[in-house]
Amino acid sequence: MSYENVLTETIGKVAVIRLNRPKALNALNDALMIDLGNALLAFDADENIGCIIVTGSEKAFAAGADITVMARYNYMDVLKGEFITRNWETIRRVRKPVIAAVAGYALGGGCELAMMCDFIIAADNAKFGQPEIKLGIVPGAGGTQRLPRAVSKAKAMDLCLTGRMMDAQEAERAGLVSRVVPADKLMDEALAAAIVITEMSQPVAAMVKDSVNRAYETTLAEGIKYERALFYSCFATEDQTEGMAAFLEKRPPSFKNQ
Ligand code: CO8
Repeated sequence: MSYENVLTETIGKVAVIRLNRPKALNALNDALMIDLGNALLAFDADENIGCIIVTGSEKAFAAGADITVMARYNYMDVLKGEFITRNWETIRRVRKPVIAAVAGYALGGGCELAMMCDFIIAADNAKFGQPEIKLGIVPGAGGTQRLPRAVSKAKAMDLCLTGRMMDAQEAERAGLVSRVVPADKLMDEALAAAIVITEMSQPVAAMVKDSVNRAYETTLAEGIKYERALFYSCFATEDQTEGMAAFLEKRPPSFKNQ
């Protein structure tokens, strides 16, 4: 399947989706978000794929929602048209692990999109920010909600109120990104992480993702109850039998995703 605004490829069991509006620094317009959503859902449904990487270019992961489009909107346009909200929700429906490989700018909706992925690997030239306030708007795709959960109230307030950018090192110290690597090694590192994930039991990887995400939606007691139920359910899988047998037999596991 080919798309106009994203490039897709598969490398073994890993799918790579590259945002591709280079002239606009991958500004996220409706057409791009529809393509991204369709590509994500297609790979999520493909049983040969175990992990998805979302990335951009060396200069920009995405410089935010498309300002040239938003500049034309009034209140009734965004209210009646649901703006672009529907397309931005799609990524949350993906059950497979999604890694954001971020080089260059991840600003506004670009930073929010990266935060919607399961974890972020950053190139050392990455820059993150929520500069919406400079445009006279608040973040609209979770910036004020996911950023404080990922970093801290102080850092999130600083970024959202001043609109300043944070470099990759600061983002790693703050906990927004899991690793920082030299820019020319970004895809190698993301791919290596993705391959490790594809070698796990895919249903169990989906459960891990679901359970970690639950931590942000519920109380500690409820989250632990939820995790316990998932933990018990693993013992109904062949992959649990295989994983533990492989450990005891001192060999690598061969998961069947059953
Ligand atoms: N939208 C549209 N076009 C953009 C955007 C954008 N967000 N960012 C860059 N571009 C375009 C520029 O207009 C320029 O186009 P042209 O060559 O035709 O003039 C081209 O990309 C290159 O950009 P620059 O010349 O500005 O490149 P620089 O290297 O000088 O600067 C920056 C790079 C710093 C990234 C700069 O382009 C910039 O500040 N961009 C805007 C960043 C921004 O404000 N982002 C937040 C947007 S608002 C948002 O994301 C809200 C999300 C709401 C989601 C709601 C969902 C429901």
